[in-house]
Amino acid sequence: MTIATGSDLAARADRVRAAAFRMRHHVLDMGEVQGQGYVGQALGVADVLAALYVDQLRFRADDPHWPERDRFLLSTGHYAIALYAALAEAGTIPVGELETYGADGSRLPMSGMASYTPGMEISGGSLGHGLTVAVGMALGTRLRGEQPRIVNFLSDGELDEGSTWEAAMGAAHHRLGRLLAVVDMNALQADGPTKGVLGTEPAEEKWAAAGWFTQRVDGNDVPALLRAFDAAARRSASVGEPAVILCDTRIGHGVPLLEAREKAHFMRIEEHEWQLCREQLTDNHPGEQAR
Ligand SMILES: Cc1ncc(C[n+]2csc(CCOP(=O)(O)OP(=O)(O)O)c2C)c(N)n1
Ligand SMILES: [Mg+2]
Repeated sequence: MTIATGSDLAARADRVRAAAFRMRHHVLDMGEVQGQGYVGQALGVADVLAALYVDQLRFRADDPHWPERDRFLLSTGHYAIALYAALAEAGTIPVGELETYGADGSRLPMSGMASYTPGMEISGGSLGHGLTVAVGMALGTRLRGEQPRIVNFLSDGELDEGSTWEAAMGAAHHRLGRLLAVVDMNALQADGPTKGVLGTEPAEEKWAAAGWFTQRVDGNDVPALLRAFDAAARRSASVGEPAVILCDTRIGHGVPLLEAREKAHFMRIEEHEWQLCREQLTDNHPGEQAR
């Protein structure tokens, strides 16, 4: 990871954008295998995950258990498709394997499973557990004198869960300065818009009151994301405030056909629409190469 500004930041942002473009293509390819899925969220968070995997996290693509790796904990099991795209971009999963997504016997099940997939640190599915595991991992690695960063990716729906806030308070109490939470504030949940399910705003004030170094950014603005990650990394230390980045993302980002979908939590996409989605994505990113 590098910390820089100016033209260096522009070059880093270009790399991240190019990776996010390829990841969005991977998402469409995987989604097409099943004809449906959590495609909208994955397109929405591609910039966030690309920034992490291309620019921020320390890992070895060919050695997912490397002891010194940073830990990326996906607590939203249904976002697995987004992480598979990132792991393919990172080189941990072969791109050719993505076509097995969701098939019997595949290492890439539709909900994230740690025992199946290289690079998947925890199993998801039951929302609200990722941050609790992350707190335990941050405490455990600190006790062992290790220095990894522990990054928990969670959804705005997980802010409905009491366990998330217990973990948030515990992290501040134990001054887990190497812990970073990244929240996808896509304003959507399974039952509709977040504000109608359980209002979680003002989210920044809540995290700050719990004792976290809090930032909020447009999660589809790559330079803004990099600046926020850099600011969090600068403060990262064994003992100190945990950090959170609230990322406002847009469902379906990059594919206008899907950005306009009303039922966006689990999308059914018709056979003839997949190619149209790919074309729209490419039209929105002139100059980028899908592979
Ligand atoms: C503890 C728990 N309660 C309920 C569910 C059912 N569930 C699956 S996805 C989901 C929506 C959660 O919100 P979010 O992750 O923000 O949805 P998205 O942005 O993906 O639409 C719910 C309630 C679950 N998986 N776990
Ligand atoms: Mg959501």
